[in-house]
Amino acid sequence: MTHRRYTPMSLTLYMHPLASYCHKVLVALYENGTPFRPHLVDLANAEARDAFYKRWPIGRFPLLHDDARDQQIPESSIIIEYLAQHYPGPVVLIPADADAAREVRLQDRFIDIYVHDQVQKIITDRLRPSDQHDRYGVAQARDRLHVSLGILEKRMGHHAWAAGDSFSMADCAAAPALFYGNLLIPLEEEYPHTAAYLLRLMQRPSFDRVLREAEPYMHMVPKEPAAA
Ligand SMILES: N[C@@H](CCC(=O)N[C@@H](CS)C(=O)NCC(=O)O)C(=O)O
Repeated sequence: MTHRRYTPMSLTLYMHPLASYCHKVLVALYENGTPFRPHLVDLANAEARDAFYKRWPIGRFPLLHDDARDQQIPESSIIIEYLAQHYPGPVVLIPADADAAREVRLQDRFIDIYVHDQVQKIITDRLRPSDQHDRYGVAQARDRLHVSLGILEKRMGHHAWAAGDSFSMADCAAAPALFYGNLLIPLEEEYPHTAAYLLRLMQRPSFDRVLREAEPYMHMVPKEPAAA
């Protein structure tokens, strides 16, 4: 039996069902069946946007609020660290062993910075006005993404999960990063081990649920602009 220390529903997650960094935290919450209240933030709605910026002037989600401890936590990795510390569940997303935990944090950082942020750069550029595209930045992001996927491909040739044999925070990070990355660079041909890893992630009930909840919004993911 697991002993949980939280007050049920003390957690509110400010999020959007399409936002990839929110998916990362949702995977962590669903893995452990942690109760929380989702608060959808529609940044296109001026009132909702102002209210969210008042709460967190950086204006990025996910953002977690914990009524029970009167804490507000930004940043997906820090939210998962907070959940692991204060609301632990049966799935240990950050191992107790210091060396193993550092490896999880390294792989989490690698995926966020060198995979996820590059994917985000390419996709969000599509939302810019047609005369404001950052072609150089997007080309750089694509190059970086190929380098990072090459490194990940080697790892996934001999690991089931990003940080080794157990599912961890690094896999919560990898799920949305690779899902959206696969829309840009189909993994199957060039990165078969990574493609198989993405399939394992998508078969995980936590990520499957995230994707099902995102489905009604998926048409909003911006498509590649037609060549000028
Ligand atoms: N480093 C942040 C990144 C968060 C982030 O980029 N969130 C995106 C959604 S996936 C966002 O809030 N975008 C809205 C905006 O930039 O206006 C984290 O790990 O939480």
